[in-house]
Amino acid sequence: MNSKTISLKLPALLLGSTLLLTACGGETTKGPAAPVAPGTVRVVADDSQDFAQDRYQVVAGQVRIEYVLDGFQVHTLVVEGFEEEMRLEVANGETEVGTLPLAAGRYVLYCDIPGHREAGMEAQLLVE
Ligand SMILES: [Cu+2]
Repeated sequence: MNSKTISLKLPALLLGSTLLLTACGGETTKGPAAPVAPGTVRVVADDSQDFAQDRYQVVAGQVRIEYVLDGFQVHTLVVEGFEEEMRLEVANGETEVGTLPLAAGRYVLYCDIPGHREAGMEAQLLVE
């Protein structure tokens, strides 16, 4: 007759679980756009033929526009009424930057590729 006694010795591990709460003293900036320098507005587009936001805001003056494409299709960005002054064109994940002197007011950004503005590539730009 075989009698096996298996003895398992479990070392009593005292796991001191230390919960480290990091004091967060950072300031949370809530705004419509990703934090960029004043005077700069970052517009992100993708291949769903839409801008990431319907409204953008920037400080009046020499406005710097960063046009970021999160996609592959060719898209453009122009400001209504200023089509001759600035036209940004991106494809394949590119970023293009342009500047435009803008006084305070409301402007409209759009993509001038045929059909894109109608599909949703239009946004308001509030300059103040
Ligand atoms: Cu487009």
